[in-house]
Amino acid sequence: MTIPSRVFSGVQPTGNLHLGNYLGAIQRFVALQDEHDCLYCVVDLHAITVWQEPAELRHNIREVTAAFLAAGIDPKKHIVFNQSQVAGHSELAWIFNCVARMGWLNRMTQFKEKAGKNRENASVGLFAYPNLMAADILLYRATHVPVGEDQKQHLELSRDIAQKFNNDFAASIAENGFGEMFFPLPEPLIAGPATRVMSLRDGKAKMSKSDPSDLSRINLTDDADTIAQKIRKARTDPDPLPAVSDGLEGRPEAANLAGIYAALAGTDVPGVLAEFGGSQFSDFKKALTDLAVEKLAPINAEMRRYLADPAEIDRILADGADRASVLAEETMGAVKDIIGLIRH
Ligand code: AQP
Repeated sequence: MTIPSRVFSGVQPTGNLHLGNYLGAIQRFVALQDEHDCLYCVVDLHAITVWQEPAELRHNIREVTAAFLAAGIDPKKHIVFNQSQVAGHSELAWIFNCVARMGWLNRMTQFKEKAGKNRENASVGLFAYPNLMAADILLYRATHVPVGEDQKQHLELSRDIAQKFNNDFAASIAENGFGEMFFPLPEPLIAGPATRVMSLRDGKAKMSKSDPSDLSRINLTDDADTIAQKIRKARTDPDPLPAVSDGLEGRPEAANLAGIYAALAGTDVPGVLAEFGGSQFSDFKKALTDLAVEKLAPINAEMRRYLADPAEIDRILADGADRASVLAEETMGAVKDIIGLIRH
């Protein structure tokens, strides 16, 4: 039995949605929708692995949804929903808790970074987070997952879980008519010049929602003046931009700004350097500001328009959840049969 190609990805509603989330993920979600069936999910159950203020969480779920829609995701052709409205995510995550091995999760670098020194006080959910992510993807038997570079290790774990499930239950999978494998091994789609957008204050640190400095990131809610100010203050070195990519070696801030420009312009870093090689940063930053404002201002305006009507956002999420649930129930039924659980 062949498994049809399907795209799944998610974004956490943890506030401060930034340019890295947009270029590494959301912009690519939009590009994939012409060629694939896509499910784009606001992963609220992931968000609560660390404390979230209830009213803020509700707002942030709507804000990520608004960003999806404002960026150009079509909720009629594709499925846009929030994770907690489809019970299958939690249900399959539990099953994967019983498939994944402690040793696998112990190797996850993101848990180590996020738990910090006080690991004993981290939630069990934060530790098991990659199993829930595997469930998100495999609940829809998705084959392709567009993500930023930081999610590569989690994607590899999703593949390991799919593979182990397929191996452990090989006989039952065949008996139930699914051939040699039930779950596809999902492929990460990590490509383009902005798979890892760095902080504007430190070219060696990832641009991140949780960075205490707001100057480190461009938020999707920033207005034109704020974008201009943040780019003007972005850290750089004293040399002009090089003409070829080799010249970016050891210059992380220059490489970051060139990558951001390339991703916003829909070109690549060599193309940007061909145009701006030899320019001083003061000039390049002006061009980058104009481009960032040109690309982000319409998204910002559309987000505001959607957020002014939360009932409409909730309606879109409910419709998406209903359609996702149909697919999820089909998978969960098959998974229960394969495992040997009785269902009616
Ligand atoms: N800096 C980045 N560059 C490129 N892609 C990025 N992504 C995140 N940061 C960058 C991608 O955005 C998608 C959604 O991310 P998420 O919200 O689910 O979680 P995250 O990776 O934890 O986001 P942050 O901003 O880094 O949050 P904190 O500060 O909490 O760690 C994913 O595809 C991610 O790869």
